[in-house]
Amino acid sequence: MSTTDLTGTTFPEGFLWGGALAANQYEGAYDVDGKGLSIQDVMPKGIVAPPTEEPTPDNLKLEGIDFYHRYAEDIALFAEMGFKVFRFSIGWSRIFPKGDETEPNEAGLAFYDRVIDECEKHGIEPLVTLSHYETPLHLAKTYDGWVDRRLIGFYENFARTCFERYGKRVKYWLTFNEINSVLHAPLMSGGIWTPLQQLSKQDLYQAIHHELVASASVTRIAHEINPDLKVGCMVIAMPIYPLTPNPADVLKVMQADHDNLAFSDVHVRGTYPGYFLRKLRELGVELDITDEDRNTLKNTVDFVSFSYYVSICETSDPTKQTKGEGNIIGGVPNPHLEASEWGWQIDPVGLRIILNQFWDRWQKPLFIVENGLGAKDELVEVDGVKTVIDDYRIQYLNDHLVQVREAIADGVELWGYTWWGPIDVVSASTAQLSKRYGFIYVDRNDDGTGTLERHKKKSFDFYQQVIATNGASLR
Ligand code: BGP
Repeated sequence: MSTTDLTGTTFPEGFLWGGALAANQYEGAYDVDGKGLSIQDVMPKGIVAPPTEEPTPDNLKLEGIDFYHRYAEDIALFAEMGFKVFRFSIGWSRIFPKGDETEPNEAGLAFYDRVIDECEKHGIEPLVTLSHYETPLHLAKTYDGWVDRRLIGFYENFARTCFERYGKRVKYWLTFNEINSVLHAPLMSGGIWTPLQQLSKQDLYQAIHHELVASASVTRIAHEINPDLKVGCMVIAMPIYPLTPNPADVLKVMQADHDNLAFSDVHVRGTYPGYFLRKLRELGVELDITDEDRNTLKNTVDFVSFSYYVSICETSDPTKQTKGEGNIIGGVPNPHLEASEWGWQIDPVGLRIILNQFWDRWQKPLFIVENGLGAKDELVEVDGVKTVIDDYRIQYLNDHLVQVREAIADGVELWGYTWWGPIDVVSASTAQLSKRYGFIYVDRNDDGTGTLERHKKKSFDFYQQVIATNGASLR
């Protein structure tokens, strides 16, 4: 592999450096100020365990890190790191506690006013995800989530409420977090209460269609309310490599890529690609698509955003089709890569590859809205100050950003980079706090004990320096 020496090269002027979080993983206060339950409140073990019906004192999900009450302190720390952008989600059930009401909950709306006030105070641009794995529980249980067409209307109402309330102060919006994950995690991603094993392909793909129509519809609504708003889709990005050069392996890669890319293809092109229609035919799925749906889908996005954690391999050899750990979509492990403590394989070059792939495919501005390393941290005292010497996280960040710089040199148009979990939060897949991503340590343990005090890790200074030099300090 040849790598141009770009040491000292800076990122484009105005590059949006920052961090990303999701309401259900850090806000806490799950039942405060009129908030209704979301599906997350009944998923106490994260994605890996079936839900319980209601949270009980014995089976309550580990609450976030009380951002709900400490937002000013936390945003001040982000500002100290130099954040230009802060990605967060709006808890749908804070605004519409059940999801199908017509009138919003004012106390919920007021909370995000306060969060945006703090961002403005520090000159930080908000980047808001409308739906980040937190469908109101009532919509999941009563309607089977996105399987039901009526969800489109409820979501439009929620989105319109947010655009009208915050649209003068929030320019960047994402419709659904990692929308392509619904194929693998229908409850978490699509609020679908029917367990995956019992869910028919017909219902799964109909739910996908409803989400895609809803996403396009609120893109139109956003632009009607304020033509300056920038609306993006958000997908799991994952380079897939053939395990061998066998054409059968390469074909497997193409088909797996299609599964992932169909979602952003529709968002960018405004119509279903032929390979997707073929897949539906082969599955025997006949989608209910109205003429109005087809028109709505033509409201395409302004940019494509994505999370990037892992790459995987594909093989046509049935004896090698093991499934390694990874971000929701696991795959055949790559013998050339090391993995994190949670088995997620680390591949900085894959980030350059995916940036090029996406840019070549759509020629739309890109935004990396998640990337990060979940690791076990040890709190130590240095000169009387509590900290974490997280050189492994610094290495990960540096190596990925070097590849981002390479991709920019390749000609990719990239608006920004938000590290996942700039402060330790509850993991989406395992509901642990000990899977830490943060530059800021939070004193909270998996059993809920801890003072919730915040401590800067070594990586805090590193990222601060990267931002201050607009990337020139990368090694
Ligand atoms: C993505 C989710 C995030 C986040 C991240 C890390 O899939 O969008 O919500 O949690 O993965 O995953 P985890 O928390 O499982 O380590």
